[in-house]
Amino acid sequence: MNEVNIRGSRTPKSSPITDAYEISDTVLGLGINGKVVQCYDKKTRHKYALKVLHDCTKARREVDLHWRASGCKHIVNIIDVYENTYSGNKCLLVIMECMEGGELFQRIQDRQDGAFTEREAAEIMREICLAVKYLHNMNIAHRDLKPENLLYTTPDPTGILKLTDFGFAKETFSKDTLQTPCYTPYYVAPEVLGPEKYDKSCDIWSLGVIMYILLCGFPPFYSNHGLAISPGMKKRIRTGQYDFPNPEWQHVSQDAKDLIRFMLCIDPTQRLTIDQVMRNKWIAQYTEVPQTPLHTGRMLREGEDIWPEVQEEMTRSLATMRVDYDQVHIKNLDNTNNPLLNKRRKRGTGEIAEPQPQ
Ligand code: I85
Repeated sequence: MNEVNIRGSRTPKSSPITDAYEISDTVLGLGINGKVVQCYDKKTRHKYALKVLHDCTKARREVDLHWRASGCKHIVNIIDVYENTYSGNKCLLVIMECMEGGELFQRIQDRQDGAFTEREAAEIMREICLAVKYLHNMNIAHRDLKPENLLYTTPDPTGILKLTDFGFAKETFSKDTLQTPCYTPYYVAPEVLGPEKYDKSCDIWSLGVIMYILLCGFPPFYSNHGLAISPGMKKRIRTGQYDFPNPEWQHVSQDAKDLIRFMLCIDPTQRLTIDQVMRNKWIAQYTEVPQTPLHTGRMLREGEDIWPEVQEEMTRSLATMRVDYDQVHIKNLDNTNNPLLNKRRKRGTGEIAEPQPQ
């Protein structure tokens, strides 16, 4: 068993991972910070997923936040973490439960047995919201909520949907911290309290985009000419210009459209919080949502060729959103990639550490 400290953080094992696990060559996916391969428990022969990370501050944060969030039913579970060195390279090795059901939208696209309905979409949204609520309650913002990070445990209908990849997750400012004796709340400036709201609201925006795609099979914002995020698309996102075109949206309930509007609200201070989303009747009473057949499966199949581009676009707009919200903070010298600073770092005064990859 791993030791758990007062903050719920655990320490990685330093024994060789290969004592307990057999690592295969099967690649399950590539994350920004590391690749994910299949592996097996040597004793039980049970299948797991292994994420290999270069050991640095950023990787430590990813593992720490993911580990702390592992208790949630809708978050991919961490089984074990190892710190091992391979030919001088320090690695963090994260053993996770193996999600064998693949990605959320692939599953909807592959469905043969009748159309996907609005009620099913509501049930899926509720599951994703449960993961986000768990995180936000712990003051963690995921900041990379996108279809590729939503995976099913098994391919059969009993499969559970879970969220993964904490590579961009961030501990948000908690108001509780300000109640500790080191701060006097009377004098605290609003921007000090601000960032918490923005980081979490970034997740709500993403939830709105995911809900929109679930209900029609295409995203609310996209470039007209594919590839890179276009000035036109940027403008549409900034001004919140999207619509609910027919025939795909014709029979979708007004409740669903209203909820999307409240989540895709351009002013982050006006956007719903996760608790408000959970209390919305389309989510809270998902079993009463109409069983309207949706165009999602067909649209996903028709758009199959451009789906990788849609995913790239979502990745890019998430990156923009994180940068925008991070600008609220004062830049930390350790993390800047200023060419002049890098020169001084290279000269090796030893006073300024190399920046961590962002
Ligand atoms: N299982 N974003 C896209 C995958 N089990 N996947 C991604 N970041 C991660 C891959 C690229 C997510 O942190 C990712 C991460 C973790 C996983 C992950 C964790 C646990 C899986 C990047 C599978 C899978 C899918 C279908 C079949 C099978 C496995 O990806 C299997 F071979 F088991 F049948």
